[in-house]
Amino acid sequence: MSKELSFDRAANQMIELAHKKNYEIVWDRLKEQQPQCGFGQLGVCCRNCVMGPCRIDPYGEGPQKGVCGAEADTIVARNLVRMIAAGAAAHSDHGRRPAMLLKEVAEGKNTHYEIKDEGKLKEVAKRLGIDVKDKDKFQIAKEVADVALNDYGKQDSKPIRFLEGYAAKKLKEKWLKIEESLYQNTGKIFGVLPRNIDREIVDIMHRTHIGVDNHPLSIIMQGIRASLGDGWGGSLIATECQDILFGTPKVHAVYANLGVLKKDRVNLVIHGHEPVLSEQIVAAAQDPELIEYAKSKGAKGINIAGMCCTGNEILMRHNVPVAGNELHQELAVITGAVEAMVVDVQCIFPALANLSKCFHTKFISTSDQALFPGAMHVQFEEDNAEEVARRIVKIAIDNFENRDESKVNIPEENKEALVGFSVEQILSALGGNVTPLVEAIKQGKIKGVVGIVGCNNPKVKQDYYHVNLAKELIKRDILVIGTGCWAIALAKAGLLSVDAAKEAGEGLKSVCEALNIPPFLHMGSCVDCSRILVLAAGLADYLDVDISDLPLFGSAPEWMTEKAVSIGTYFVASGVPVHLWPVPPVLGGKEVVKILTQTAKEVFGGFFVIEENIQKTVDIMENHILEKRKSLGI
Ligand code: BF8
Repeated sequence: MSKELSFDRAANQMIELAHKKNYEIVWDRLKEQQPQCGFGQLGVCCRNCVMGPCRIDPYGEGPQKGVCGAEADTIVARNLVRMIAAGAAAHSDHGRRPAMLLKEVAEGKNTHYEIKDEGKLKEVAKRLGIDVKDKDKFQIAKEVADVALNDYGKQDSKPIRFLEGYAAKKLKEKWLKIEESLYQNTGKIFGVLPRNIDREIVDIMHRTHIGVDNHPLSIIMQGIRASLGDGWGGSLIATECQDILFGTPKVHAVYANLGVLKKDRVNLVIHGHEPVLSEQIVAAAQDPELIEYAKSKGAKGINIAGMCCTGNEILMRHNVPVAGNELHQELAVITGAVEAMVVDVQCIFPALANLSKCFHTKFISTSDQALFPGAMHVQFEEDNAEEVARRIVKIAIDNFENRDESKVNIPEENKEALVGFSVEQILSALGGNVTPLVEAIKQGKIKGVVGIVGCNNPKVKQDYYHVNLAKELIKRDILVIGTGCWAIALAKAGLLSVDAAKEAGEGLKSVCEALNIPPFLHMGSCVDCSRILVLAAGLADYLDVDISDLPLFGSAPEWMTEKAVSIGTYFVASGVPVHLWPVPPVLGGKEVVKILTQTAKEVFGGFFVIEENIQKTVDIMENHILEKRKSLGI
């Protein structure tokens, strides 16, 4: 039975061990939760006031209204946009941190970090309309950081400047027209363009309070507005400021899966999302003094491995291996070889605290926003960065002698993966601009591009959809790009290699071989979905069309987080249809389902599709791509 829980051999091996030894893991807790609440699954329960909680009877036999009179669609829409609010908040709050750090570095207030990519800084400044002439990098960085921070806090009604500077020309025109036409048709104001990243999230919380907005379309439009503030705002700011501070990723090879943990070394797994700390830990682990210290404790050295999106951030910029994606976090501890599991924010199971106690592993939290009962807390701030990073590495080294060799079980799986495909690197592989990609698309060697993002979810076999959906797409000459836990799934499956193109259709294979690139491109962490937006905007502007005219599709086939809802929504609102599996909690609201699957298509060109079957999903994607190719006359 255990064998069916993951598509990854290493995972199945560890799951089996966990069950044999009675270590509780995520799949056991999912089983304990069965049957899960049907009202919750349909999105028809409301806890927004204490006249409730209320729920709507989906069979039409019981109550059809909450105590306040809210009907199913209002409740479903409110619940959905609250998910978007949380997801956009997580990404955007992440983005605020490197933006503030950039400002401090520019003003000389923080010397722990530096501006590593001046070229990127100037590119970002240019996009934002900042004149760089006769200014040094610190002046430019200060102005870029000011624009970014202002996008979080300005009070006027103009769209945020990052969106103005990066979104495709025709897309911006379309959004303005959408606002006008919806107003003319209904006499109601439906804002689409984000005025301020934080404000759109606050607006959702206000609007979904009891007795405020009850109109499903109006509520969902605000969700769209906040999601655009995430994709073209908070996430984009995270990506761009991190590239400026830590370097824009370049193509290189790393190793992936639990086999990257080393029996004879001090292993630190760094898990979460924000690279501000992990950058420093990577540096500390290379410090000869600390390496000597590790040796004095009987280890051969210090081994850093990433997990989830912190893993993606450091593997994109350094030669740091990744131990796994979201469902690997507990399995890494079960190897018995992890001296420290260091976490920052997002996607971290609180269960790690108890599980770590079965081993010698120190579970170390570092963010004042993410505390875990039972964890050791080492507070990290940007102005004590080096010291904290060294302290954490030292805690791990000191813990090496507590390792119980009889509990060490490291699976052998360890695959090489080509990573680091920032937009800049994709363009450089193409010879400096998008022309060769457009030509390959025009000639039909590449029929279209699908972006796959998102998580693992124990409700589906781990990595199964990620790997098999991607493999089916390349057979049909569809290039696959992506981020997050999808990218780690492909890395673990050994598919981020030029060799993987052998399984692609003839056209795509010839392009990959000519450019020496895999048919699957790892573009980074989940905030780096902004890189996909930037690439799509570049293609649209080059062809002078709207993004919705391009042969593109998106998918989050194993999604589970609220962040994924925000990502899916900003892609749809930017004109890219998005496939989802599992089903989001919206089926209890017929009007909401119609808005997401039909109205969105009419208004934005993007729409949501829910489908479990991989072949059917690929058919839907290919048909859309062929339709778009036909409309473009190619
Ligand atoms: O931001 S893919 S499980 S790790 S939410 Fe989380 Fe989902 Fe993984 Fe990264 Ni993204």
